Amino acid sequence: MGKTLMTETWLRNHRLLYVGATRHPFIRSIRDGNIDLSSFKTWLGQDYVFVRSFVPFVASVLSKACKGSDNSSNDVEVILGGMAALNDEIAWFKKEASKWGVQLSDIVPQKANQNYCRFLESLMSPEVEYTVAITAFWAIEAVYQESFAHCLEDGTKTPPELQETCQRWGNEGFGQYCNALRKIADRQLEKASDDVITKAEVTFLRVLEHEVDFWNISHGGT
Ligand code: HMH
Repeated sequence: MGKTLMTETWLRNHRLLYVGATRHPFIRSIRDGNIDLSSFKTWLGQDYVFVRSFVPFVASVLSKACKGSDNSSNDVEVILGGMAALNDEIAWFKKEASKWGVQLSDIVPQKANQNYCRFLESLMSPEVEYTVAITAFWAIEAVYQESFAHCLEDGTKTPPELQETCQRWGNEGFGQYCNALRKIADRQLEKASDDVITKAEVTFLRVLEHEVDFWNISHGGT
């Protein structure tokens, strides 16, 4: 009989917020094929800016894994794999932007994006425990994985020109990588103090809120 893992409890207790982040109207519009391409281009440019700030955050998680993990060789390999994927992702954003005529050097980060990047910066502080940081990392990746995988399910009307974007985060390999991050988070949470567990849960909720605000940018938010 398996014990209930912490992330499982959170996903159950915060189902509505999680669904709000992973089934956002922006994602639904891709899936239903009625996405307005200017929204897509807005998302593309803003996400490029986000991913650039995400890199130093992931580097900080990697550094914490080296110091603070009981299973650091496994954790380092998983996180390093994520960093390699980000390297690839940045090249992909550049290619995709030129395909859509989006000028990346002109992108001004919108308010919600700035807030999200500032939140990532706060998590880079050495005061933030590895357990809290890896929980945030998992949640950030999992929201994209689940959102875009949803656009690839049978019977969806995702436009052919957006399939590649959805594949990037919705593919099975990315799903396995998210599961590996989740396992690390659960393992860390299992031995964490109540205080750290509470901090990690609050951080998880903040990530979901930032993700919703981020999707809102492409739907005319600021
Ligand atoms: C806003 N969240 C946002 N952008 C991303 N690229 C990811 C998560 C996944 O890497």
